[in-house]
Amino acid sequence: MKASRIAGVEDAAYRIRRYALGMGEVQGQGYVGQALGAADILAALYTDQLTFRPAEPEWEGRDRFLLSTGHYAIGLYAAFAEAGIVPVEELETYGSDDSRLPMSGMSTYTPGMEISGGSLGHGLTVAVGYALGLRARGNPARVVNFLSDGELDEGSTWEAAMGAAHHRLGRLTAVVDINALQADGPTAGVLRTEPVVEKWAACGWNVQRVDGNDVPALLAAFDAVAAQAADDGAPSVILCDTKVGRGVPLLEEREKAHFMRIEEHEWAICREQLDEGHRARTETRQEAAL
Ligand SMILES: Cc1ncc(C[n+]2csc(CCOP(=O)(O)OP(=O)(O)O)c2C)c(N)n1
Ligand SMILES: [Mg+2]
Repeated sequence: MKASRIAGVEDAAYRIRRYALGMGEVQGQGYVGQALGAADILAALYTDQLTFRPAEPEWEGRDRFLLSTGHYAIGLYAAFAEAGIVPVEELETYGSDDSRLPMSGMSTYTPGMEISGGSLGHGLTVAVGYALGLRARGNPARVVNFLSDGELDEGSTWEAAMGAAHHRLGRLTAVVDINALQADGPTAGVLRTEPVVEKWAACGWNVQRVDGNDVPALLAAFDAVAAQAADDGAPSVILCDTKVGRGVPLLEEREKAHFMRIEEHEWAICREQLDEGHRARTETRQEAAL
């Protein structure tokens, strides 16, 4: 895999994290940890994998990306800004009255937002419908559903998983952010969903499990899925183990991480820590290139 490809996605992930911190600061609290944790996945999708036209979000040929975890919208808005779908300057309106960027993702408000999330466990069911509909119309676009480990608690997710395999929706991909966290605490304590690889495989899916904060590993997994995507085949799932707050050590260590309260003076520290990590990575890359 080309070093320039990896560097491009890693740099995009850095900017997505930077944008998310900016949006979080507007509100002083929120789902910043999830955006930081999922930034590498979103960067891989929006700068490397998905086909779309930034200025034409409803273009029929676009791949459909469905965010079922509405509260992750902060991360997706940052990815939209990186992809040129919404202007960077608009991000500061996040969560404000009359903004196109509400705290929970809503399709009627935001260009590029395919579905309204928030009521967890529905994304994959809608994605199955999208995939069936596209196939019926002979449209080869791919459907990608991003879901959380908390959504694996929902029966509807598993109904959809079985339905997708039954209907051989080979152009459907599920990307699960396994950050081991839910609103009520660690996933393992709320409802034990492991072993997840075996569960998805038993439902008839092609399964990969990767470090969701490792860009080369993510790209390799997405490439494998793209190579397999077929009109009439097994759907694919990429199970991504991620770290809440990734890239900002101060937030990685937070215990109450689902909805973080970040003090006024801490935002600058967050940015410094993120920038420091990015600087270090850039230097390592430059040394490797010498
Ligand atoms: C059907 C449904 N049940 C409960 C909730 C309340 N709720 C909002 S976020 C959340 C946590 C779900 O887990 P996950 O998405 O993994 O959370 P995170 O990793 O962001 O902490 C819950 C239970 C909801 N939005 N929808
Ligand atoms: Mg979670």
